[in-house]
Amino acid sequence: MSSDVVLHQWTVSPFCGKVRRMLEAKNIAYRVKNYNGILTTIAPRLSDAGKLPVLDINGKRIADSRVIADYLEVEFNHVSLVPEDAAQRASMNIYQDWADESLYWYNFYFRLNYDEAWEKTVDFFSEGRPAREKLLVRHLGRFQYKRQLVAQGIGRYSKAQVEERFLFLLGQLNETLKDKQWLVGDRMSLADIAVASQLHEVKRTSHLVSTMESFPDVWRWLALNKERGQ
Ligand SMILES: N[C@@H](CCC(=O)N[C@@H](CS)C(=O)NCC(=O)O)C(=O)O
Repeated sequence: MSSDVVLHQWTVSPFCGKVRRMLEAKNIAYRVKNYNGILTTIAPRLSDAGKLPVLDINGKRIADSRVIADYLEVEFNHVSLVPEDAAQRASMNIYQDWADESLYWYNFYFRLNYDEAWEKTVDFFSEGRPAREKLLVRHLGRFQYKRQLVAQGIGRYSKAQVEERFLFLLGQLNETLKDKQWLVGDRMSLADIAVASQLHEVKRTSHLVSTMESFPDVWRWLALNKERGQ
């Protein structure tokens, strides 16, 4: 059906990871176009909201992981990521919103406010680009994004406060996943993909990875939500 599916992305964007997982779950072949280094400045021109992911598929350009999810669910329904049951679907939507609008900011905080995590992030954002562009990403990128964190609110809290809140939430997620394979119903849904995509990014760059391992049900479930490529 789709001959050339292109995901415009940053490897370490949790929303781009979410789209990669959806495409993989539905066995849709795709390639990626990365916007690293100075190419970051082009990314805002790809959609009205100026954010990534953006997906080119079947001659259409679709922006926003939720809009992409809706499109894929209709056009590629051989594998469904949305429960048929209305109550389960409602839970799935609430999980997705929690992941996209709350968890996202924790990951962002852990990347921007910790030097080691930021260096790892900069390496990903500089991949395939001339070395001089790394300086730009390291300094200008951090300055610009830290302002977003403060404006959102989470950036005004101490590291200890944010870590404590995040670990509390991981504990709650661990409770939720006890004796369960998936967050909603008995198969993988967008709820798993959305939440896991955020947590996999925390795992990728944050020092909290070793603490995350001590939540056994979250850790087991995260392994089920790995992705194949990037
Ligand atoms: N609601 C959007 C959020 C996408 C988003 O926030 N993407 C981030 C990357 S993780 C972005 O493009 N940030 C650039 C900016 O805010 O200027 C979605 O689900 O796709």
